[in-house]
Amino acid sequence: MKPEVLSVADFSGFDFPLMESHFTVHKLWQAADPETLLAEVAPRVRGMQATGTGTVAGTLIERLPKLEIIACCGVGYDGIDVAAARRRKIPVTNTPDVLNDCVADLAMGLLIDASRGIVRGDRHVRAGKWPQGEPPLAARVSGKRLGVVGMGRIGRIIARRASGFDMQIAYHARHRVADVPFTYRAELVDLAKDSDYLVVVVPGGKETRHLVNEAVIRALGPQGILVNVARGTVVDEAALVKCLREGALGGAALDVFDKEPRVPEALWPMDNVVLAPHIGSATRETRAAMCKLTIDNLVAHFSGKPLLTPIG
Ligand code: 8YV
Repeated sequence: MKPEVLSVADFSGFDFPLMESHFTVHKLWQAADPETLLAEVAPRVRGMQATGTGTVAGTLIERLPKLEIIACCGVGYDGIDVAAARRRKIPVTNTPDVLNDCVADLAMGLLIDASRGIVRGDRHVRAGKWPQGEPPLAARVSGKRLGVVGMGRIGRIIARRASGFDMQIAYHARHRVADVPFTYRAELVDLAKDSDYLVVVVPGGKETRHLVNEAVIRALGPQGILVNVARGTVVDEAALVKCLREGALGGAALDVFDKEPRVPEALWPMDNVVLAPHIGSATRETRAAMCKLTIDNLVAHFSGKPLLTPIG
């Protein structure tokens, strides 16, 4: 008998055939009536598969008396009620490291795009405007000052990528990081003041909610560019819109938003803003690696082996 696993969310590239080769999978996100499905399977469900952007409420965990493990297919698990899982001693796993390179690549791509106007230029060409004139001048990237908000696994790789562009790199984190050569700023607002680009790459959740507030955005200034590849909740989105409208911030490149998949419509017409639909990990290679690690964690649990990547 295969263990029964509840899948609470789907995303492009999730390898359900692989998961179904090990488990009986109940797809809550596909059910016409999720309540009916839950009522039927809840007493038997032993595992759960979630995603980085989905929500796992404590009330759902409570409804699954036999739940033994929650495997999150994503490095971020801020949508999961980890406290509720801990109360039941249910381990939670995530997918660190396998997505570092792709998220860092996207951060650099967004930074360059917001600065050099690649997508803006593309719109110019497609609208047939080139014969009437060139788009406005852009800003140089190489040699500029980069502020990284969060010097964790992905932050380090972004800094390494940026070193290749001869950028001067500083960072803000809760604590100084011992083994990186970059300048540490204990106050985020000071980092913003001294940066041309601020790249946000801290975990989401209550602790970092609106860490990038209006004062930080204003400190980045009218020539500054904000790049967010972390979570929409980390940036005060209303303040961001306000500062962009006023010209108090030079531009923004955003892969994440407060209420995905909804993106504030005020941002849509802004030519100095690049908008991406949360694609940091969305490559075939990375999504395959994330799925494999998620499933490997579930398989390890149900064969009595140590979990590969339990959260701390
Ligand atoms: C999502 C992410 O997991 O890893 C994370 O934390 O935000 C993404 O990789 C993915 O988009 C599916 O929700």
